[in-house]
Formats: sequence, structure tokens, C-alpha cells
Amino acid sequence: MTIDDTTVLIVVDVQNDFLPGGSLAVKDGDQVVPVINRVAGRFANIVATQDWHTPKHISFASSHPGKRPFDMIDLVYGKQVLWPDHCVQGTEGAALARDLSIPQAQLMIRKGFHHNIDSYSAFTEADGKTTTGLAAYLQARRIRRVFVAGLATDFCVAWTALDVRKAGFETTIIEDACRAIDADGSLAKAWRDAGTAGVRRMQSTDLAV
Ligand code: VGL
Ligand code: ZN
Repeated sequence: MTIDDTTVLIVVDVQNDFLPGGSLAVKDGDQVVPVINRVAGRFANIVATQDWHTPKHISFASSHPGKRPFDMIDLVYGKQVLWPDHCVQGTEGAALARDLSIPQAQLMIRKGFHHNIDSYSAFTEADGKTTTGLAAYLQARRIRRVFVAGLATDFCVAWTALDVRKAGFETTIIEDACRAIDADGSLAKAWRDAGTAGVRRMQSTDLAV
């Protein structure tokens, strides 16, 4: 496995609200931190993302009277799962995990900041057209291959990896560097969709020198 300057690691949403004790805690979410810290040392290029919502964001159940977290609603752009309030801009919950150590990360992508549009993917928002600019950045940096790690496997990691494929890059999810929410079969569906799109999956130990 050669990791050269045409390869990037995208570290997705390793933020306090997704860790145990956070408002949208992913089971064992904290366990990705040491794995990511370890593999990060192998990459010359790292991009990190933060889920970065406005207060009362449209993806929050609390913004829709009578709705509860994990309910599904129809928005102008399609189906939307409703979440507990999480990753509000500038809050401690939106901060990167304290023990995450990726000082060499070159770009932070914040997503989900449009009040009326959610964004699981680091590339294209949930309306299917608003772009974060990340594909153009990776093209400008002459990137060819993308590894993805972080939280949560079945939402932001999977949607990011699918969009990496759409942007025309090779992509691999580092499975043990991710943890899932797994609501209503979402994890099985995510792996199915990823497989169909040609997303590879690998363990962090497969990256060992
Ligand atoms: C995420 C649900 C809502 C994620 C973000 O990072 O996977 N999931 N917002
Ligand atoms: Zn979110």
C-alpha cells in the first residue's frame, strides 16, 4: 500500500456531540480517536470535517413541533431524518474531540451551515446540488485516492465516500476508524450502497507499513 501525495485522508465529524456523553452520541464513538491518530501519521494530506449547524437548524427535531428525534419528515429536497440538537456552531459539542491529534490537517470543511439544508456529505449538501467546494479543492491538489474515517459510518462517512466516487476518485473506508449510529437498518444500507458504488473497505491494520 503506497500512500503518496496524491492520497488524502478525510476525517469526518470527530466532534464532542458524537462521542459518548454528547447530544447525538454514537456508540463507542470515542474509540475511533486512537485509531485515527495512529493512521493519520501515514498521510501527507489530511482534510477534517465538522458538522456545523445553525441554532434551530432544519434537521433538528426541536425545530418541528410534535416531532421527535429519529422521526422522518419530507422537506423540499426530500426525506430528512430529524436529529437531537447537535453540533451547533461555536459550541463545545461542535468542537473536535479533545484527544484527536491531527495537527497536520490542511483543510477544515464545515458543513450543514445552511439553515434549511442538512449535509451529511463533505461534498454535496442534502439538496443534492449545493457544493462545499471540496471536490474542486481535491482536484486542484491533484488528489487521486481518498481514505475516509470518522463518524458516523452510516451517515456522514458513507455519504462522503459515495460523493468521493461521484467526483471520480478512488475511495476506501477505514472500517475500524469509524463507528455507526445504525438507526433502522441504516448501517447495512450504507455498506450496500457503498459496495454498489465501488467504495472499498479496509482495516487500519491493512495500512501498516
Ligand atoms: C451526522 C447525523 C446528523 C454524522 C451528522 O456526522 O454522521 N449524523 N448529523
Ligand atoms: Zn448534523
